[in-house]
Amino acid sequence: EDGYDLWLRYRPLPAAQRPEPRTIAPGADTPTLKIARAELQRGLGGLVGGAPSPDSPSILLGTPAGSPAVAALNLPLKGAGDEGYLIRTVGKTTVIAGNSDIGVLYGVFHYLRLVQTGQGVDTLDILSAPKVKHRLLNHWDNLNGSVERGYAGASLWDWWKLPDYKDPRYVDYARANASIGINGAVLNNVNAKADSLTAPYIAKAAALAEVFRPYGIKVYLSARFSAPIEIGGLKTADPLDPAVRAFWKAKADEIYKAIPDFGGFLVKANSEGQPGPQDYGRTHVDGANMLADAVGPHGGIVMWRAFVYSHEQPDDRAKQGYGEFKPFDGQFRDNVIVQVKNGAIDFQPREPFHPLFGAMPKTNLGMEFQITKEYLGFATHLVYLGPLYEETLKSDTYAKGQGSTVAKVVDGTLDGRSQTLMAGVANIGRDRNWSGSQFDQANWYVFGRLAWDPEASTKDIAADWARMTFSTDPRFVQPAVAMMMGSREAAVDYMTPLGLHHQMGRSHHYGPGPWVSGGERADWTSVYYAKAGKDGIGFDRTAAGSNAVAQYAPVVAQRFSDLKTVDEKDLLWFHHLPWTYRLRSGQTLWDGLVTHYSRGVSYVDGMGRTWADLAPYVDPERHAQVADFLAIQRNEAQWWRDASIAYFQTFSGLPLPAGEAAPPHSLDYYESLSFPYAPGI
Ligand code: BDP
Repeated sequence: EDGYDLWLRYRPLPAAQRPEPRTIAPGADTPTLKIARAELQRGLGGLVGGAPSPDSPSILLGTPAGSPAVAALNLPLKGAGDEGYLIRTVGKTTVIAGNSDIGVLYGVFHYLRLVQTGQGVDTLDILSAPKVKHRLLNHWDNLNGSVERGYAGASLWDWWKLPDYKDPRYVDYARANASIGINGAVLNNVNAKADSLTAPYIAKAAALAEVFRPYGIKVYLSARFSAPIEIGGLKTADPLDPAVRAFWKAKADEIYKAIPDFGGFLVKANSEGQPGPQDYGRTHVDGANMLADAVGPHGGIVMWRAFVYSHEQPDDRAKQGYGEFKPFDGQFRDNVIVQVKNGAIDFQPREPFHPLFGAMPKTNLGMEFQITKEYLGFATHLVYLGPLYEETLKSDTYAKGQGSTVAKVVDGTLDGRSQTLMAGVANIGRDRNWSGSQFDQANWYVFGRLAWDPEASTKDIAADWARMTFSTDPRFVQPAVAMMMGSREAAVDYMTPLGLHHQMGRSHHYGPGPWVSGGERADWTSVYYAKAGKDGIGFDRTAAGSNAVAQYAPVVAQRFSDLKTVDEKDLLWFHHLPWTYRLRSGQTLWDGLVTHYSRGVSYVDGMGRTWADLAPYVDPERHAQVADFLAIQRNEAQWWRDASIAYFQTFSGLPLPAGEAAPPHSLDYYESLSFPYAPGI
């Protein structure tokens, strides 16, 4: 039990939860349906066991087109769309039907989930279809096998042995993704090398595509904008140059020849030193549309990232993405999706939603979440990201009045768009447990489930995951889920409470670094974001400051600007306030900050105790690993608290509130710690 089996363990259920054995009716033998039947056999064999008798209930799988028995039932499959399914009990038969084979496979995984989580399967009537079309993992995997911001070991893709050797683990990867509805994978880092577009690498990507295809997963590549120069022998990558356009067309043709269902390109352009159209005085639209024209005839898409910030450093980095993209609304091709991070800075423990959501109604806007925990404690901190994702998706943009949530932008319903996308920066590597820790598997899981339904409850998803991954015993599930649900707020508390952001160590982003200043760019430092001084702390983004609030709909801007209405969780994101400012609790801002830091540490203490109590329900191997990681997290939460308090106290000059322990070391000590070998840089 090292975690390799993820949430697909299929261990025998307790007798009381075990349904009767079932027979599986024969059916069409397409590659995907073979997988669906095998999965059902494997799942029921493990969970239920026992041999069905001739009058046991049965399961019938298939599509109306491929199975006369399914067709004869005349099922209402319209709502299932291309990838959805219907699970319905008809007499003694459970039918799992879809309009496509992949819909059937998704249905099988749903059915198995019901069995795994101990829910009855005797009378079912479930129709489900994904609300988002492109549900993608973005792997930040380098061709040399390292993973940018990856904390789960080396890249899964063994570029050296591909295409001739296909590691069986690729199948396990595809199966896990299919079980949660993920239907695409960008194989290489957004900080891309042009080599991934050369013939040998296309052949390697094609080999992976072949493995993934029956699981409904398309392969995509990050494209380096300057590839025409690097591998095309051209002198320019100017998107309006006919030779450059011809290069990309030919490249797309070449890729589609090898991978007929290739998904398309992901591009990071003119951001953090990456090449892009602006190098030639052209725009994001020029760049994106050129690539869109190359893949368009083959049905491909271009995901053009809005995570950009220019060499000139204006007063507030938070305003740049909006500033560079909003003016182009309506100018991108239909097969371009602008991929926007959840917040305007960079995957912080908490950020208000990105102001582009709701602001570009004539453009396909996709969501980019980070699953890997670059800013949330790497692999060792137990932080369930469901509540972070849910908070963003439920945020109301007010773009078309109340109820214009980010989820409705992402699922396309707000503006009637069909090219919809949710992307997650993967946390997957070669570690036996895939994600670096047992609980980080839950972040992969919840991402997939939310991409299928951005309005789903992340608490319910956590409960499903906990049951499938560990135990269906309510004495385990209830406390484990409660612990997960509060874990993200705890990380916010011990790292960056009350709207603080970007306070971590320089470049590796490991541990606290509120003193980080100087260097290449002001907006890569902590002092730029906290703006702590004798007069107070926080980034004024109201009209009196950078006026970033003006990028939101007026109702939202007003709410953020007004100290009476702003959520205190976002307080210092939008306001610069004196240390003695009174919080709603009655505490001063200084006392409140200290209280939050300490509360984060106590929560981690509590998780340690809860986990110790849960030992009877978890195998010793996984239990011990989680316990050890919680001890690391406990120390690091304390470190975050102490270092942050030691630093900010030099400005507040105020004593700690009664009962709060002083940091055990001097500020110099915390500043002197260095971590040159931190992973994932
Ligand atoms: C930041 C990471 C950096 C990525 C960048 C991006 O620190 O490694 O390359 O985002 O998303 O979060 O492009």
